[in-house]
Amino acid sequence: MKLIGSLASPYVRKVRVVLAEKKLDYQFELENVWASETTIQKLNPLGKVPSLIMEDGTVMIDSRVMVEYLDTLTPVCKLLPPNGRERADIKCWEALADGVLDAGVLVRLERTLRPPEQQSEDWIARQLRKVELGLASMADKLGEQAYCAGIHYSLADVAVGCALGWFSFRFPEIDWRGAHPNLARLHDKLAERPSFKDTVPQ
Ligand code: GSF
Repeated sequence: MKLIGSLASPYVRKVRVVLAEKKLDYQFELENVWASETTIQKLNPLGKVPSLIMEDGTVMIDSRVMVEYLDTLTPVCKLLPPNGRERADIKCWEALADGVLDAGVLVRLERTLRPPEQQSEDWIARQLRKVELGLASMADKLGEQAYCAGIHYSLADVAVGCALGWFSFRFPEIDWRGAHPNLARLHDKLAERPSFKDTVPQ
């Protein structure tokens, strides 16, 4: 398998963390999807990373599809229960973490790609509200549990850890650590895992 991505993307990081946890071999190729010369559309019509080229040459898109598939490849470090409510709950954690990221990414794009006079403060405020409420919801759901889903490490922790790490990287002014010490505790525990250490956003 060959993963196409960047060192800054939290969605790419999620896939890289899962590949590392599952001890799966892969090649990693950097692609700047914002560069005018990018050829990412040849692989992924949506022009996004991560994109995963499979052994048979077909391309898998979207980090959520990838991590769900990768978890089935080996029993090493199962990250999702096979079915039922527990699986749906973990997928819901992932949707929340990715959704908070989606809102943060929209704010960043609005601020970096548009000239100041075209930026909408209302739009930015709307997205930042999603970030604020999403982080609060994560903290509330986590409570005093060791991990998002309770006592076991799962895909929910991978998704939340990647989201929190990205906010520290791109939005140091958002004090999620001060607002939610339990999320900081989880993040710092996850940061000790080699899979997270080796993929710190840059
Ligand atoms: C999101 C990927 C994404 O937005 C997933 O794979 O989980 N739901 C998808 N990737 C961004 C890079 S980043 O912000 O991490 C991307 O490739 N954007 C290019 C574009 O044209 O939107």
